[in-house]
Amino acid sequence: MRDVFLDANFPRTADKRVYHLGTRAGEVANRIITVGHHSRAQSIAAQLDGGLDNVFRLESDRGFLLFTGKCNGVPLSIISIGMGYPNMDFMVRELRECVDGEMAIVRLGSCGGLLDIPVGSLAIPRASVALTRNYDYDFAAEESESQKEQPYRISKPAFPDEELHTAMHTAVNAAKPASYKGHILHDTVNASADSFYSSQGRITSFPDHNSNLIEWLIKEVEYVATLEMETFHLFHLASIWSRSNSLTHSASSLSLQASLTVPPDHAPASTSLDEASGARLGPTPHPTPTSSKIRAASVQMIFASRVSQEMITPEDTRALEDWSGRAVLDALAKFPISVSAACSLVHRL
Ligand code: R1P
Ligand code: URA
Repeated sequence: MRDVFLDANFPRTADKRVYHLGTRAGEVANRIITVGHHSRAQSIAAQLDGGLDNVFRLESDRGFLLFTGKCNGVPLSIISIGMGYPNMDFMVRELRECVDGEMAIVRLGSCGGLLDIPVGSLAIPRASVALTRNYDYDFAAEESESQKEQPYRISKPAFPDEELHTAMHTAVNAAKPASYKGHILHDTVNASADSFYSSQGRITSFPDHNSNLIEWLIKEVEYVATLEMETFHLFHLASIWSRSNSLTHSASSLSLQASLTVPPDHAPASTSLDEASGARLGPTPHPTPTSSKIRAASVQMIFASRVSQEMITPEDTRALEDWSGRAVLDALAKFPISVSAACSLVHRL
């Protein structure tokens, strides 16, 4: 039987489970590692205190897989979200409503590499741009035909949290095995594409007008080194959230945010007007005096070289995911964030 969801604006069950992830408050920690692949999530979760037997596990019927446990006594969640901007969007927005206080989110994902360095290298990008298909371009027309539109668009950059970025770089650098042949980059730029194929310059049987895309990207974006599909949206949402909610957030924030966007004529009668700002306040909010920043960083494993065309082997993938996952886990558990005693509690553990 399907659950009953209330409220078309932000659907939740009566016991407050969110629509796509299926989680609710108490099941998600403030420190989160997000990955694209279930097996990567599970192998990192197996390194939590007490191993998988000691970990809360929830798989939603939309394919999101969450593990929550403790790392060296600190609550931490690992979530596998699949691929692309929409799934990153579901994750950040729905987890935000399950967690009070500051959040620290690290993406540990794979990517393609644009530099002539070995596959298996790591990049911890200091910025990310969105590289997206321009749907106003006529892709069915001949390439030679002059069009006003460009087939692809590059956005302005979004940035990670500086301290979390440094913590991740320091941690992976310290944890690399003596035999590791890869490079560890920390001052390069990432591009997050809206397709694995067309907007990453791969040639398929579709007319994508992308044969010069990588060349163009390298010309337009200084220090660009990696291509994947989620980091930009994570950095974008985290930084706009943090800038617009610099002091307070509680699980009741959604009612505040929603009411601020209601046109005055349609505002519920119970709302009051904030005297200083003139904004309409919702019925509830009891903001906690903690910061509610979302701090984000990204650690990217170069699985595909777009220079040599080489792909990483399954053995090297396992080894890289294993030691980099451990390093990210330990560093995130140690990373200081502002969490009040009440909201750091993960009730089921
Ligand atoms: C494409 O194969 C997927 O791999 C990368 C891309 O961002 C995209 O999600 O990341 P993950 O390995 O984390 O899924
Ligand atoms: N993930 C991507 O998005 N691109 C690659 O080339 C490899 C992994």
